[in-house]
Amino acid sequence: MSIRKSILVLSLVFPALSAFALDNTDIVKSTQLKDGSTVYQFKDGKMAMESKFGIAVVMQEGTVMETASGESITMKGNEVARLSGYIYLDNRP
Ligand SMILES: [Cu+2]
Repeated sequence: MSIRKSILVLSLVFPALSAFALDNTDIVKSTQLKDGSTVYQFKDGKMAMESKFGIAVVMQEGTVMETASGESITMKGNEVARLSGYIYLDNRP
């Protein structure tokens, strides 16, 4: 099983029930997108995507996203594992 596939499975086993706490992470900003997903920006400027179902998902770097307020953001980085880890930590019993 590839690392990426393992991460995806982990994400599906531990879906976030709501937006997770941003405390104790290096996430500096979260922005709601028009399609219901959320883009997180890390201290180093890289980003990660959370789907509307609360799982970390892959998005190609350079993809242009539309925010809920109608602005455009360009995807920088693709920090799936990083976000997936935070979502997991936030949902453990
Ligand atoms: Cu994105």
